[in-house]
Formats: sequence, structure tokens, C-alpha cells
Amino acid sequence: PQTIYLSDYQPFGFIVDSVHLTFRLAPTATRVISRIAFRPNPAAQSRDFFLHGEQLSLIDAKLDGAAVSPELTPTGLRLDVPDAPFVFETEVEISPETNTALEGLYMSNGMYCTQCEAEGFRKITYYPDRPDVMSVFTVRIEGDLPVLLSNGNPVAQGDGWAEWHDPWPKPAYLFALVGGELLNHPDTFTTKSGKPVELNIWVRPGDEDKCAFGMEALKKSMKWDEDVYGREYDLDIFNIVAVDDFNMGAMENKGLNIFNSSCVLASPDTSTDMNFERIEAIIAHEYFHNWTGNRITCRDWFQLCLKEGLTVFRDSQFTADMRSAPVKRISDVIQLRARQFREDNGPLAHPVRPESFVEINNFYTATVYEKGAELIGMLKTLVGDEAYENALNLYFDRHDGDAATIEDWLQVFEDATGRDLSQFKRWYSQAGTPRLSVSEEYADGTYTLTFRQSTPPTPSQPVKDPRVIPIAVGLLNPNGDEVVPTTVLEMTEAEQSFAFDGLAVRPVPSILRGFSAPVILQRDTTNEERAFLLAHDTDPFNKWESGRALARDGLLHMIRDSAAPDMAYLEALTAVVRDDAQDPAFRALAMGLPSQDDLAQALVDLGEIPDPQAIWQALETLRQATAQHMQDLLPRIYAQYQVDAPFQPDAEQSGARALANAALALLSRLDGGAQAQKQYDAADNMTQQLAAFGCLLSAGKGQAATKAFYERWKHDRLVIDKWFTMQIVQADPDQAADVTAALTQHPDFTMKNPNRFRATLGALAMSPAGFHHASGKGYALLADWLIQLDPLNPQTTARMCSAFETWRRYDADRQALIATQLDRILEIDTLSRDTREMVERIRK
Ligand code: B3K
Ligand code: ZN
Repeated sequence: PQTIYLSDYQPFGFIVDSVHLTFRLAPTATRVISRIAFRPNPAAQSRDFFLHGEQLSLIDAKLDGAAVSPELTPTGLRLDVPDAPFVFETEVEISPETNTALEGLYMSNGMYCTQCEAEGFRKITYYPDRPDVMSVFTVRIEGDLPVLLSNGNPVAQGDGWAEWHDPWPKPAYLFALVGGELLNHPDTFTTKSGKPVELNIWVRPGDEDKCAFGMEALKKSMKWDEDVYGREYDLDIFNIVAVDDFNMGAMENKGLNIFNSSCVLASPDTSTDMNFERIEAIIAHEYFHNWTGNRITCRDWFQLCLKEGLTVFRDSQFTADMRSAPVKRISDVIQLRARQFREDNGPLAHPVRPESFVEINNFYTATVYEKGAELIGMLKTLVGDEAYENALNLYFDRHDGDAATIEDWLQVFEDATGRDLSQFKRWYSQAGTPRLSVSEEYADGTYTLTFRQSTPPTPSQPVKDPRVIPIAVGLLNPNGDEVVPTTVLEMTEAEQSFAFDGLAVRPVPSILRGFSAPVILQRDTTNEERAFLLAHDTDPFNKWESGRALARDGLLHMIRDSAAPDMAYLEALTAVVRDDAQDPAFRALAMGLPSQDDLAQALVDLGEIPDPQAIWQALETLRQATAQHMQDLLPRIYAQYQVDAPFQPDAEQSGARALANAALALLSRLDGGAQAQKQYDAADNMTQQLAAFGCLLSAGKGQAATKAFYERWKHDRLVIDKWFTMQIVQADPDQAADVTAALTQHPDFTMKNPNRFRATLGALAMSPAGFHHASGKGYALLADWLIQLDPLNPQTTARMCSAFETWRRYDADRQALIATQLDRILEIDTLSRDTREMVERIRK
């Protein structure tokens, strides 16, 4: 397989003036007829007329009306063409029904749908399938189905056909088509300039009562983008379609967003508070792409973070505005550490803007998305809110209709602010998480902080240059008063000091407030100081972070030195949980513990080999000790935060439920699950039912509930996904692989549905102690299933290989067991390009 390099970028030799497509839908023999107007591109060097095309049967090709016989290759076609405008027409046949890769045009439960990003359009017809080739599409769909949708505005429709026209030039990856027996949940939105927009969420019959929440989220998103970014919607209609079989969360096709049904369908009975919040965020994310991604797209796939980092940043801002900003920030950092830091510290580390790839689908990563969003956040912190707004307005003015680059993006900020951002650009080109260590000095009323930054080597990047790091700092007096409010220090050197004058006493520093940069802060401090900051810090993120650091250090102590649970932590946590003046959602977050994976990485940073079983045991012991320590408090908290009002998935109610359920999890360790059984039996919403189910399983009392849950929900595939996952994540680590193996034999298990596959094998991969069981049975089971899935669905297989990315952390026995599995995968001659690239990168 060929490696593609950023440095090889060349514009396409032709401009596409218009695209006309006709689809004659049939499950195994869909005809796609295309008429494309090309003309030479004066800005291009080469006139090589090569169109991408994969798995297409070419029926017919014409150049300006005359039959031609292009040269066919496994990846496309080539033809001699005139040095003047011409029309190229083809007719191809494709088979949506047998398309299990879920890329291109495929079928899901009798419904036709498409997924073209990144390079799926080439499985639909011959085309220059690259994001810098933009054109205006007109689409005719013929098929014996009541609902036939494509991008843009409807032009005309009749019995068995429909025509759509999208006036906005777009790259082929934003093309979409849907056909099926669907029902719509309709609404309207009037834009700020008074234009009415028709809104629809299209679903399979039976799901129509799960659309209302998504529709509200869509309208809120449309309004928010007008209010905060001045961005108005630009078509007469906006359609969302829910699809069961989908490789990722959702897709921002112009005017026709296609969603994994798990990311749009919601009802209190079947969705948890976390599901609601995620659905709201994903609907916003896809909608926001209309400007950041669609109106301004990417020149090439190396620039993916241009649209993804910015759009994730925008959807985080939206959630922060709709719900609680501190809670959103804390949750985002938990995720960043769990997924992106893990990636950045292993064999799959890559820059936010990668410089080469084999299969671009392998680069839709936490680094491109979440670290990409962190870069936008740092930029905003560095230039300030007003300059950020000016820069964004300039970006939209200057680049509307363009396929842009990171250089364009940074230029806009340089022009709007007069700043030199060349050092900032290293954040886009250097992989790896910087370690930021800090030392302190206090003398004669001056307090000095000295920072050192260094980034460990990552694949093909042995040496790193210092980056500009915005470090938000506040200082507190020992009595708890804030003496220096949040100040952003701009670190540009490898080592740099910052002094604060006029301080009568030595202050307590609160460093990296709001997690102002995606770095690992290394600071030696005392438990007393952490407990002090947990009680007094005015910055909610650092308040939480102090509690987290207390928990982490206590756990590391337990793991390394067989220490007992740390009393300072237990006391400090109890004080927070007891304090009704604090946001319940914050208190629930404070009750969380560092993940098994975080602890494993922390041990590696200390030069130790993590033992997954010991990590799991320490967490269990600490939870048990916490339950005992809080035994008088827990019943009060549990009772007090029950919600009596009718269910609302809003920040307030979900915060109360989160706190009550965190209390329930601890209570179950004291009462053997008695209270959880009561909650399970009485629950009238999924948040409470699922939490109780988890407690019962973890208490070893889950047998009856496992049966009852299945009987109650067997008709609902999204709830049954939760049933699969919960049994695995709550299993004893010794049994997790066996429980998973047994569930893969359940009649409701299927490899063909990515949600179900992830709910099962993905759940095992997310349970470190079970997955890394010393016997190697977890590794073997996952490898078995990845090998089976790869021929059907390379994209989902490749993504799930990242379960193995941390393997070099572990002991020689585990490494040998994993190497055996990786080699077994690599031995398969017919392995997909996707999976081969991932496993080779990991195995190195
Ligand atoms: N842009 C899509 C992701 C496409 C993934 C292709 N493998 C969804 C999103 O980020 O909004
Ligand atoms: Zn996106």
C-alpha cells in the first residue's frame, strides 16, 4: 500500500463546473449515471485525467457524447482528454446490499444510505474524490420508496423519483443520498434574517417518539451559531436521518446529516442523561460543520483538524453555554486524558496535522479531534476573546467557499492580531504530550514560579522544540483568599520563570487553571495543599483537579507501597460531598476516580511496569474504604438528591441523578445491593435503571436483573447495546473475557452492526484488568473477532485495534502474548489496508 505525504500536494488538473447524477436504486444492482463538466485548471501543473473509482462495474463512458474506453486500474480510470472544457459521462453498477464496509452507498435495514467521508464517494461513481475539488451537484433518485433524499433543496418529485439541487459548491465527501420507508418528525426554524427553514428528523417506523429531543437540540444549535458566531443557515431545508448501521457517530453531509441512531434517538425510558448530553452535542457538532467544514472545507485530508478541531471546540462552547461550563470542562479533560494522552504516549502518536498516512480513516483520532480543539482553545486564550472573534469573522469572510489549510487558519489570526504564530504552529506539527514541571521560590515578598517543558520522543520525531504554552495561574493566601486572580503566563522557552511581587506571605499557587494547555503538569506538593485547594480554589477545574491529584497519589501509594487508603483524601472528599452549597454535578465528578488507564500511565511515568490487576484492586479497595468512610452521609445524599419532578434531561436534574447514583454505587458496597434492587424495580427512566443494574452486577446480585432487563428491552436495539456492555464492564476481571465470549454467542450478537460489536468487544477493550488478564484470553478473544470482522468492515476493525496501543507499557509476558496476537493478524494476506496500517504501527 502506498503512503501519501502532505509535502506531495498538487492541485487537480481540472475544475469541475457541474455534476449531474442519476441513481436507479436496486439492492444488488444500482445504476449510477453521471454527467460531469470539466475544464482545465490554470493553477495546476499536470493534466493527468485520473478519476478515483473502486468496486465499480463500468457499463458505459462518453466524452462529449462520444463513446470512449478509459484505462481501468484497481483504484480508478484514466483517459486522454482535450485541453479545453469537456463533458465526461459514465454509467456504473454497484451493489449496496452487499456493502458491509458501510462506506459509499449501502443498505441498513432495508434503507439506502451513504457515507462518503473521507474517500467513499469513489465507491459510488468515478470522480476526482478529493476535498479541494468542489462543485455544484444536481441529483435525481429513482426507486420504489416513499422517501428519497439528497443534499440541498428539493427541486421536484413524483411517484418513485425525486430531484435535488445543492447550490453550494461542495467536495464529494459531503455528498449524501437516503432512500427508504421513513417517517419524519418535522419542525421549522426562522433564521435571524427571517428566512424560514424546514427541519426534519427521519427515522424508521417505531422510532418516531424518540425525535423530539434531537429536534430541540437542532434548533438550539441553529440559534446559538447565529448568536455566538453570526452564522446563519443557508438552505431551505435541513434533514437529519437516523441509521442503525454506521461506522461512527454522525456525518455532516450538506443539508442532509446522517446519524448513527444511537447519536440522535432519545427518550427518557431508553436513554441515560449522558446519552442526552452526547446527542445534543453531536447534533450541534454536525450542524456547526455547515460553516466550519462545509462552507469552508479542507484542502486535503492532512488538514482534517481545520474542520474537526474547530468544530469540536465550537460544540464544547455550545454545551458549556447550554449546561454547566465547569462540568463540561472537567468532563472534556477526563476524556482527553483517557483517549488523547493515551494515544500521544504510545506507538500511534501523531501530530494534530499528520504528515503522512496510508489510510486516512485511521486518522479520525482523539489527537485530530480533541487535541485539535485544545489548540483552538489555547489560541483563544493567547489572543483574547475579542481578537478571537475578529479572527473568526475574518476567517469566514476570507475563506468562504475555499478548501483551506492550517496555514490559512493561522494567517487569519496573525492578520487579525498582529501576532507572530510561528512558534504556536509547532502544536500542529509536533506529536506528544509536553511534560510541564514547576518549582517555586518565595523571598522578600516576591514569589517566583519556574517552569520546564519537555516532550518525550514519538514515532519519527525524536527531538522536540519548545512550544508556546499558555499557563493560567492564580495565587491564594493561606487563609483561602485569592491574592492574584487568574493570569495567563505565556511560556515560550524550554525553561522560564515568572515573578509575582508584593506578596506579604508565601501564596499557594493554582496552576494550569481551566486546564489552559494540554500538558501533563508535574508538581511535587503536599496532600495538605491539595486538600486546601480542593476546599478553596476559585477555579472549578483546579478545585476538581486537586481532588483528582489527591486520589491519584493515594492510589499510586497503595499500588506501589501497599499503603492503606489515604485519610486526607477521604476527609477532603467527604467534605465536598457533604457540602450542599456546591453543584451536585461537580460533587458527582469529584467522587469519580482516575481511570485504570490513567494510573497505568502514571506508573509508567514513574518508571514502573503497571500491573492491571493491582491497579484494579487498589481502585476497589479505595471505593470500599470510601463507602465505609461515608457510611453515615451516603443515605442522606442518596435520599436528598432523588428527583421528584417529571424527568427532564437538563443539567440540573442530571446533576442530581449523577450524585444520587454515585452515592448508590457506594451504598451497594455496604448493603449488598439492597437499595440498588429497589431503585431498579422502581425506576421509570434509563438513567436510574441502568445505574441500578450496574450496581447489582458489581455486587454480584445481577442475575435476576440481567434476565429482566433483557426481557423488558429485547425489542430495543440501543438499550440492548447497553445490556451487552454493562455485563462486561461490571464483570470480575478474571471473568470479563469469558463473559464477553459468551455474549458473542448470544442470538442478538452480530458483527454486522458496529454498535453491537463495539458494545461487546469494545467494552472488553475498555476494561483494562479484564482485557489484560494474565492468561492472555482477552487478547486472543479480541484478535479472533477483529480477524473475523476485517473482511466485512475494515474501518471499524482498524479503529478497535487501538485496544493494543498501550502494550509496550506492560511486562514481558503480556507483551509476548500481545505480540503473538498482533503477528497472527499481520499474517493474513488479505488483511485490509486499514487494519494492516494500524497493526504495523502498533507492532513496531
Ligand atoms: N466528519 C465525520 C467523520 C467522518 C469519519 C470518516 N471515517 C463526523 C464528524 O466529525 O462530524
Ligand atoms: Zn466533525
